[in-house]
Amino acid sequence: ILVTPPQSALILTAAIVGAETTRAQTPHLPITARELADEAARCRDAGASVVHLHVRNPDGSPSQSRALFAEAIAAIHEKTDVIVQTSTGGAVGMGVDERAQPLLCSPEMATLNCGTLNFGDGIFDNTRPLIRDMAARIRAGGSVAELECYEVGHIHEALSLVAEGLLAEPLHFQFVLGVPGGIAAREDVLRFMITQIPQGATWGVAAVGRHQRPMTELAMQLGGHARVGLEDNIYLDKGVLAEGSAPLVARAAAFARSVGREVVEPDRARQLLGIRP
Ligand code: KMH
Ligand code: ZN
Repeated sequence: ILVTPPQSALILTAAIVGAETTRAQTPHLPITARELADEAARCRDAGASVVHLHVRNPDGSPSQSRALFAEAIAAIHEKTDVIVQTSTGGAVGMGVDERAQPLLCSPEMATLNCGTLNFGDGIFDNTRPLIRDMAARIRAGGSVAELECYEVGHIHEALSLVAEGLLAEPLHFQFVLGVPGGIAAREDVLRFMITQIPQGATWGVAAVGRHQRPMTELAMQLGGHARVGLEDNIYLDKGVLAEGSAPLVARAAAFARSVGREVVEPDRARQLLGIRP
């Protein structure tokens, strides 16, 4: 069923905290800068070259505060050379100025969410003007964008941004599958999404909950990159909490190697993603 990977090098991203996962759901969620840095370092050791980063207030609630991001990024860089990719999605309901705050830290990478969708019971609002505004802010901060696509139309919107001169190639797509209200986490869906991106673009898969393992493993077999971690899924196996994101990264890395992929270090990932040192 599978395509021979055209490209052996594989980038594993660890989504270590997110905005929705709570300590009530799992005691293994990192919250403070020190916890985030420790977790980032563990994930790096397990094979991650990118950490997708959100931050939390001390009470655990989601935040996009520049100061909290600055503290977390500094703590992470003190411990490890992993690429930090800051969220510009934040949590459902946040406005653009709040969401854009981490860009003021000039992270190496940042997400660009490419369309609005129902996100669980809320609306993840990414109007076309907001997307263009955020793309400009990402550029101004000198960050490389990762294009978060929760629907096929979001891919087409990203291509419109390229046509408008608002996005520089090479493009890095993240297909986020299985969000309640978004596109389904299914093999036929992923195969179709891959056909929609231009030559030279890279792509990866993130998938929610029980879909994380099968869909990221499929992506790795199809030549894509993969994101795992507690932002998207808290379980290692049915009913067994993952003790942080690192065990999920370690399992993904082992799978990647088992299908002939080379799990890359951060500096190689920087080259592949067009991040200038
Ligand atoms: N928390 C979600 C509503 C991103 O990081 O850019 C959006 C999100 C996407 O997590
Ligand atoms: Zn996120």
